[in-house]
Amino acid sequence: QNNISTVLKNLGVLDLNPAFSTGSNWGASANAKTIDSLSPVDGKKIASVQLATAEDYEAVVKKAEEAFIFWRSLPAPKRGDIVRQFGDALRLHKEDLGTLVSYEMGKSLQEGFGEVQEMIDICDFAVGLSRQLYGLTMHSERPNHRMYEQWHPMGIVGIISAFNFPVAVWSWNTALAWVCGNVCIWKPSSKTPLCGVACQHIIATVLKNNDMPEGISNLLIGNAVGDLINNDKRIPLVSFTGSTRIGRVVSSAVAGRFGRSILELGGNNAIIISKDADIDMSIIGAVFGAVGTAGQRCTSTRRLIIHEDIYEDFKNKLTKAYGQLRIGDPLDQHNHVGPLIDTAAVDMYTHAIEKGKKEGAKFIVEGGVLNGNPYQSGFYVKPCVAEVENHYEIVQEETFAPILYLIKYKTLDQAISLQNGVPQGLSSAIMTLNLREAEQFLSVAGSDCGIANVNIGTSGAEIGGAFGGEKETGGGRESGSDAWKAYMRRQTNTINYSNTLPLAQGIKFDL
Ligand code: UN1
Repeated sequence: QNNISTVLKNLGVLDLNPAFSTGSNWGASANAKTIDSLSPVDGKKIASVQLATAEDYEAVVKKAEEAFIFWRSLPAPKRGDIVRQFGDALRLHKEDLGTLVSYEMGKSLQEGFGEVQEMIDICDFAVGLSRQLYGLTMHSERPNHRMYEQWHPMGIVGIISAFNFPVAVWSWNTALAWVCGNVCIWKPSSKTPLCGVACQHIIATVLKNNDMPEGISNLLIGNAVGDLINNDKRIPLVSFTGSTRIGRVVSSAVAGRFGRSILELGGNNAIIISKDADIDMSIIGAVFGAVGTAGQRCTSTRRLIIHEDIYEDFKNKLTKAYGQLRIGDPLDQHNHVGPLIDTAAVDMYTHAIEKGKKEGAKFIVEGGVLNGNPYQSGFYVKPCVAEVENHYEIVQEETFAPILYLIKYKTLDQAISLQNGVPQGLSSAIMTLNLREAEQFLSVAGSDCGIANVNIGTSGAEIGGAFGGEKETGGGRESGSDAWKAYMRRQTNTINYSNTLPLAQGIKFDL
């Protein structure tokens, strides 16, 4: 507890109780409503935060519009330099910010630090990118003509992020959006608002030290802000991370006004365990994937599709590994599994287990909600494992909790069709030392997911690759590779430096 108050103090979070921030300017209406941020670790209130009103929102958008006029004209490598300084500031704050993530969200301290490391990594990536926002040149079919394309920023990018990665997801979006010349408005999850306040405070200091105007990085607290962003024509791009259910609402609202969206929605990720797998490695990959972050990553492993020849043996080893899991305070580095985020998450976990049992799921590691010391918050649950069939309704859904389903297979074709046989398409993996199997899994006839791994689990993606998935996962890509293009508009330019005006396709038009 003492440690946490120091962390909050170091991050300057307690001095700020705002509903919005445009940078150094933090504010709230006199009659602002408040919400409490509770730690799932011990159920205690960390602090209250005020909720932004429609007027606050208007004021923020105005500032962002003004800032864009300035920011878009600053050379991209200069924008990159600001992002470099942001990465340096994050290095200094890694321990405090990682600890706050762990305490406010409930993930392990190691994972909290890992999340801040992802922020630092994406800053480094974005700095390099700031000198590489390349367009192509093309050969014109007309003489003495030049054709090329260039990429321009879009304007204000709205970022709506989820509780499970309360700081990293924002940075994947914002670091790229900034070097591309956009300004950002961030609505963090109302379950982890203090992480939002802490991050905004860090970037605000960097911007101030560089005499940058208000409005380049903006924060707005509260769920009401989501609708305002989604329906606002002044926001050409909305990046949303969250459930498929809400993603559908966001996507149709934004599409209805011909805005663009980047959607990172639910996953239902499976690992195929071949009879040619390295079993020890597979156990670690599967267990970390299923119970890491208490099963609350979009990339969490939800299904294991196991070859019949090794099924019983694998099941026994898995059960043994589950028996060794230590559940408890995620700030204590001896524990493997922390709490779920809140009561609603615990209810969904319990409901999924009940529904699974009704459908025929056979639990080989039983679940249950933990109580008593040290589980007083009521948010700690037992990671569990059930034998199921892929078509069960509950198996087709994403339950954001540590419930792992086992499914048996005979042939690789069958395993791949089980793996693909869900509505979601985020992450997938095969554990095999057999080259033919690995290549088939990665081929056009293999996994239909945005992420497909060999001898690595489904979670823990690096920032260098494009992150996202297909089908009900929403199709968006963030982070590495050429994901930056989604934050820019492409313009094709043709320049005629001849003395005549030849038309394309050889069309004759004489006056
Ligand atoms: C998410 O769960 O929203 O691959 C993102 C991973 C992380 C990102 C997960 N790098 O598990």
